[in-house]
Amino acid sequence: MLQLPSQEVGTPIPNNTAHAISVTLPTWEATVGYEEGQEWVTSKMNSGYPRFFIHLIIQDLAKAIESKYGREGERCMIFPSYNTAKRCREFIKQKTETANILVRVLRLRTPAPTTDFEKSSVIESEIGIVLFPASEFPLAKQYWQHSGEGISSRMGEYVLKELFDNEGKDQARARSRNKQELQAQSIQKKSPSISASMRSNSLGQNEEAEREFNTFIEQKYGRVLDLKFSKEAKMALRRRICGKADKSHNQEEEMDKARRGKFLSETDVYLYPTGMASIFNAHQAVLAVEENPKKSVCFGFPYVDTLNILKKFGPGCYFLGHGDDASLDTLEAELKSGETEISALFCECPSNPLLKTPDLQRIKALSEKYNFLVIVDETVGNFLNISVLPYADMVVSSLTKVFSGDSNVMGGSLILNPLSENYKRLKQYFDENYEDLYWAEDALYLERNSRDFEARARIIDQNAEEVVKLLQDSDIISEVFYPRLSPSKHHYDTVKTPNGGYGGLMSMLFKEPRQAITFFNAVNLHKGPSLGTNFTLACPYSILAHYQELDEIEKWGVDRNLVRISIGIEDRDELLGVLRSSLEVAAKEE
Ligand SMILES: *C1O[C@H](CO)[C@@H](O)[C@H](O)[C@H]1NC(C)=O
Ligand SMILES: *[C@@H]1O[C@H](CO)[C@@H](O)[C@H](O)[C@H]1NC(C)=O
Ligand SMILES: *[C@@H]1O[C@H](CO)[C@@H](O)[C@H](O)[C@H]1NC(C)=O
Repeated sequence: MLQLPSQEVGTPIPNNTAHAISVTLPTWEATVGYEEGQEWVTSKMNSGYPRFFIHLIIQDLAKAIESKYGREGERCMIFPSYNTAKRCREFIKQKTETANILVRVLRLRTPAPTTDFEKSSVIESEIGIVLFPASEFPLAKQYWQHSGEGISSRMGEYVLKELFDNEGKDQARARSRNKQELQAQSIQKKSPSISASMRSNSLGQNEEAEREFNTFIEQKYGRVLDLKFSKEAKMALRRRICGKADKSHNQEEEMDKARRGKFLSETDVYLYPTGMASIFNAHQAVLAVEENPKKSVCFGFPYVDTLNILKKFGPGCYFLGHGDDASLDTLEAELKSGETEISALFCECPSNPLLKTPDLQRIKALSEKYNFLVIVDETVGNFLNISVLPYADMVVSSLTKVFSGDSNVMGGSLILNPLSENYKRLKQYFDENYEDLYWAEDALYLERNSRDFEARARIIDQNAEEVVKLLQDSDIISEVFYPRLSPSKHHYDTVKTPNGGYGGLMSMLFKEPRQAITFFNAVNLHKGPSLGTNFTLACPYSILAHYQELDEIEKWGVDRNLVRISIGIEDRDELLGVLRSSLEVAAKEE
């Protein structure tokens, strides 16, 4: 195991990481307790997935701002720009049931560096703050969660230190000291542990690459991250995303990349602070480029906030939750009859948590015939294993997942397809409206984390195949959801890269619900939200993501007792051993 999994409610995953993005919910009961707001769970939650749990540092910053700038009874929500804050204000005003509420937007700016020396640690930055009556907090929080546009915890920490040096100094300094120590530790640990783990998977790493990697870390980061390299880091990220950077040692992979790279340029890759923000902004783009925006289609059962975005912003959506060929027949018939007109279709490839792949070829053909945009979220497939760009106008991805792998930074990307018929108007929209709001330090982290992502993705795919076999052989499991096992496998294979695999995400159902609970409680893995981490991460997905609508989701084939596992890069035999022994425990449960 990379790090011994904590079985303690509320432990950050990874442990002792100031900006961890997952948090331990070690049992079925704790997950239910979290969803129901039971005190024994919530009292221990000092961190969580950033779009759901506002980081304590950001909470501190909000309090400092409220007491300095707020009026009686006001609370605030903090965004990385004036425009994002204005969007939040608009959302509150649109959705509130309170008449005549006053929602204010405030801009604050941190000082610019004054000396060359300061350039490595000081960065002029602006935040946009929405101030509203405390009663509207739930709406502001909804915007925060759905749009993914809130400030990151690292940005919050920086702004707190810069703007409230007196008030927040001791806290911020202590945290930043602590953080520097942690950074130093994790930098020291990182390369030995990855190479050790790869060796144990008998995939010797290219020594050259490893040396480069180490040199980069030393030169560019030293003990503290050097903010002035963030521009380069962002460029490196965008190049990596379109397959241009990082020479690999495999010829076939090089050809894959060349194929992708031939028509894709890094200028068509846009970075966002979170994966959700890239979906949200794709949707904003649709609404802006369409003269007369019509509803969208949400094709297939998607991640919860994708549906929220489509429902709550703009003219709404048609939800085709099965996302299969029959759903496409229905859609086609309605489009053909002229009864339905749509502006866009959003889908995941493959979908979470059922790992179904839509027929992108047919969707593309329909989009050309009936004039709508296609937006594909390929987070789960990840662009190494699948290549969906030819079928989409925009491809969005959460870089927080496999691309990062470390569970300590958020990020998202949006790619425009330069060969699409809609490219010109989309490009113009992004030229005029795109704001780079990806926080410098987050970019540095993500750049560092993602250097070895190809190697990690490869190990994950192979580990996942073995786990799938183990689960299929188990007498107590009734169904395993995995792209290769899905009835939609042929659609996946259409978009699979020549050398690609089926990814690391899978879900399963037990014959008896009781067995799912026993298995989950017994299994000695990291347990909490998120996926794509370099350590295996499990959760009772329906409970965690859909507790308020368990009956509703069953209509779309998502069972309430579903267990989802995202496979990591651990030693394969160890991982299989952990799973096997908990399956045995669950099998004894009759
Ligand atoms: C996708 O995953 C497989 C492992 O199953 C790996 O061999 C392959 O290199 C990956 N694809 C690319 C294009 O890197
Ligand atoms: C996590 O960190 C805390 C505080 O350092 C420590 O007490 C605990 O044992 C750690 N848990 C694991 C599983 O490493
Ligand atoms: C995996 O992620 C954990 C948590 O961030 C980190 O401590 C560890 O070094 C990473 N391991 C590898 C092999 O990259």
